[in-house]
Amino acid sequence: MAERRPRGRRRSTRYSALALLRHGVVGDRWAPAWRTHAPERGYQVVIIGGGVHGLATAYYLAKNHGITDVAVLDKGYLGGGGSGRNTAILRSNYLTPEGVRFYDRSLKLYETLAADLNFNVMFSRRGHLTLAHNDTSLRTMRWRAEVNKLSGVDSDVIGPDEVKRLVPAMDTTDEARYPILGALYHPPGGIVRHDAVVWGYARAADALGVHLHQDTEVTGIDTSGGRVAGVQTNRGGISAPVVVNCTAGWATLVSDLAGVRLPVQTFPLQAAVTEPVKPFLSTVVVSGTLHVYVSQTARGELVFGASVDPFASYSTRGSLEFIEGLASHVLELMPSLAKLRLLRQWSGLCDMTPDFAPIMGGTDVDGFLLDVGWGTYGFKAGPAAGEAMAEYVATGRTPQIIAPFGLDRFARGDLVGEKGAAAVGH
Ligand code: PYC
Repeated sequence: MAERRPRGRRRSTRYSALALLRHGVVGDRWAPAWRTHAPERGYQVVIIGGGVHGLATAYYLAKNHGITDVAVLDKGYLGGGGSGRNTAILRSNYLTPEGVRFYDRSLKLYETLAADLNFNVMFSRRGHLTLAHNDTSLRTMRWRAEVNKLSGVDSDVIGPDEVKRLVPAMDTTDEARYPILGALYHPPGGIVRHDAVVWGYARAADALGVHLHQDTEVTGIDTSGGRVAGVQTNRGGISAPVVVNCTAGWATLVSDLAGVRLPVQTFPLQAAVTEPVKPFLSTVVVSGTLHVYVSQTARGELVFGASVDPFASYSTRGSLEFIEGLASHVLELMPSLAKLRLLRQWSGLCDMTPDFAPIMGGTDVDGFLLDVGWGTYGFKAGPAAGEAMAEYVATGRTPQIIAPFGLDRFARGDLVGEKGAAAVGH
């Protein structure tokens, strides 16, 4: 795709140690990390959704392809949807070769993201353990380990003694109600600071000339002769030959505006965080059988999550049932956590597809593109999805890495069954 007009770049903001000290002492205002603009009448590319996927797509369009006549629209604030409601776990130990390849690319981009964006995203390689409490899950762990290794991804099945060595707080005795038979151990897995990722991409995209529009809700998508022509928003119409749906939670509603039906149902996913305690948990721990995952942040809090709620809904409220189930399951694994106090709980929206794999690429409406349907895997996928979607927009060709994830796979019956790689049962 040819560049229409170059956009104004901004001088990059670097803070010296002296400037940081001055801010601390004098307490003057920080320069905003990105600019605000009135929306223009038209852009070369409009991206709907200002989370990690939308911002990464905008950033890689500008950085890798020199396309800067780009607007990112969000109906709320940047990173206020799924990107601010996840548990920030990174891994690439998936079940299908297509999934492993894709998430491995994302993990690699995360590993160097701080240097790439000149913004500390607090990536922390921790190792990722998926516990097996019965023969069936042990078999699935072995299967995943072999698929991972064939794609060059470091994963292996380990026994209870090794689990105990990695997580001394874990009850690995035979007396446990759900004894641990083994685990899939994935050393490259880790965590990242989710809001820093959003702010880093936003700041870098802005510096390259992308326009970021918060509080800008898309109320309609204009099409003409089978092509997308632009969007209607609460701040007026914007014309664009390319519109990318990068929303989570609202993917079906936004696609409906263009007349594109998605095989997606939306479910809430709840999570919670405890008070901070001394570091004692250096790996990410997941138990599919007990429907729980836990990691410890750099600040010392334990972050927990579970399965999606058992009914489709757009509600983002927390429930007592979730907290009761979570607490009892976590204590089966690590009884010493009984004294910890929960500080907060929240929930995000997950757009679940029938095969637990995402939808990326074009639609029957020319120029209307999708990066949606991420279910419970969206945050870890942001960088690779953004990179691939930017390439798709710039070249008009589907990058190999996302070719298996097209919307047309549902009509062809060519699904990418990724349910077996879900952190917990759904
Ligand atoms: O797939 O790793 C995962 C995950 C963690 C939280 C939700 N999904």
